Amino acid sequence: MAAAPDSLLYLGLDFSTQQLKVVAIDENLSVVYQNSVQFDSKLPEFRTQGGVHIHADRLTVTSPVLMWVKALDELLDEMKRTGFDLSRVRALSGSGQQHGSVFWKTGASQTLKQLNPDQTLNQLLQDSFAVKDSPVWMDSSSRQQCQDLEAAVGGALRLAEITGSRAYERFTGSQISKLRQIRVQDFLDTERISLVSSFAASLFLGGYAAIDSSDGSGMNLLDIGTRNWSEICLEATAPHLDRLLGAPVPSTSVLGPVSSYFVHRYGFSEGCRVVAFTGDNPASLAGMRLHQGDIAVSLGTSDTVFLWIQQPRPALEGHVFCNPVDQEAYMALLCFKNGSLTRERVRNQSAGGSWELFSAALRDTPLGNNGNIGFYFDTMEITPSAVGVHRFDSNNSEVSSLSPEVEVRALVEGQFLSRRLHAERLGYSIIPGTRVLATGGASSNKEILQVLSDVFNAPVYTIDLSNSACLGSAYRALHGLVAESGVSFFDSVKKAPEPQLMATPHPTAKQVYDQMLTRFAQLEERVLQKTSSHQISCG
Ligand code: 5FX
Repeated sequence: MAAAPDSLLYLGLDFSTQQLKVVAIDENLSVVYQNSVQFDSKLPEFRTQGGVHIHADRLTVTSPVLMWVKALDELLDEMKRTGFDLSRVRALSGSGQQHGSVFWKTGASQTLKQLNPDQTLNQLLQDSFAVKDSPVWMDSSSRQQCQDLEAAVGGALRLAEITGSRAYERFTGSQISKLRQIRVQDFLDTERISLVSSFAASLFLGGYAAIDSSDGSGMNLLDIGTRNWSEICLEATAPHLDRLLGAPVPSTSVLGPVSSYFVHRYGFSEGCRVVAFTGDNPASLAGMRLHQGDIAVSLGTSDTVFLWIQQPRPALEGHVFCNPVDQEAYMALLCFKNGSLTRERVRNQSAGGSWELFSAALRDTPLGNNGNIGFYFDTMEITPSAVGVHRFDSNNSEVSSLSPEVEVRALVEGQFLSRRLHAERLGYSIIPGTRVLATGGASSNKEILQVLSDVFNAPVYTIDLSNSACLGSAYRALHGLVAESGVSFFDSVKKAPEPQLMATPHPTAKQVYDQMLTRFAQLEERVLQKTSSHQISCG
């Protein structure tokens, strides 16, 4: 893992929910150092579980802001102690769990400007936060504020058109509203509000870091068209909120040099630049080097889809964020709850619990499954909001069962048709050169990947995403230095390792699945109507 002794380095940090991670890359984009601080085990004094505190109401979820500060002390101390030469770091950037907020207390900006290198950040910033427990993305206690925000702007769809998402409880806007309403004095004592990402950048800068437009899109406060704050959303949230937030900046911005604290305490060079930090999902998009037209499908407990979008069409489902590596573009994020657990359940019931037999069923059944289509929502699905198992034959008649082999194909085709349908609804389109990047547990199954390739009529590649947010931050640090002179992100990271080709579409795939997608959309509408009438009749 050692870099050539004189090579310049780029650091990426990720302040995620459970740990703080760091990665260092050299000029060839090779990873030369990785480390992490697990919050629960390394900092037990904060008494977190999975990095958070779940409050008695089960809805409020927070993390101690000083835990993040202390984790940075520990990480940098260890890098220094073990001889990592921080003077070679030319630029650094980072990411944070999205939506979480940090409330800096009046006077904190003065403190940040004059940090004494003989003391730890944890010692120096003890009194710098108006709110010691930061709301994080797992919080769902702000339902009322979400309703108020949607009503103030003219409805959920209008809010999605402005900010890229309808109101979500974990998004920062409703969290700020809630704090202002129930902790009046703490709010009055607040001099600046940061996201987790811009808070972390502020530590390195020795002053308040701007919120970048990509992570800023996860607040329900940013107009994703103008990439500036939306007046109407700010007003509905708190008076003069723009003063507390500062102006948003493009995600590729160089914010300034590291503060003298880091030069004197850790030996960073005075020339080391801080590139705007962003959210973990945008940083992952950078780590995967997703291109225009690409789609990343993470096949895990729940399936997540990341998209590069040129012309977004925000909707009542999913999220559209400003793109972190290209100021003209967007990215979208969709979450599907019924992923691997449903695939395992059908494997157990229709393939004797064997992935071998599951794969054989996919090999032995034709593309399009002779017109049979299935929806498998074992638990209430997020995208779309429906529940239950619904099977249809080639005449669109609902049937109660399918043969085991047909069931397996109906499940896998149905899941991928759904991923494609909902991606297209947000403005995604398959274009020549589109790649599907698959990751997560099920991405090791070649037959599943073949169906994915056929449904999207695009080649499927696999990629290891375990460190993508951190790596993406290191790539963004490197790119930030040249972005202003017009060098694209992709030109600056072209030496990075390429994903591996796993499947190419069958020649008939386009014809089969373009037609099937239209039928799938109509049947999904029927399933939704059935689910909502069932919900009404269940009271
Ligand atoms: C995205 O909207 C989320 O809430 C999560 O993926 C967090 O970013 C996890 F850190």
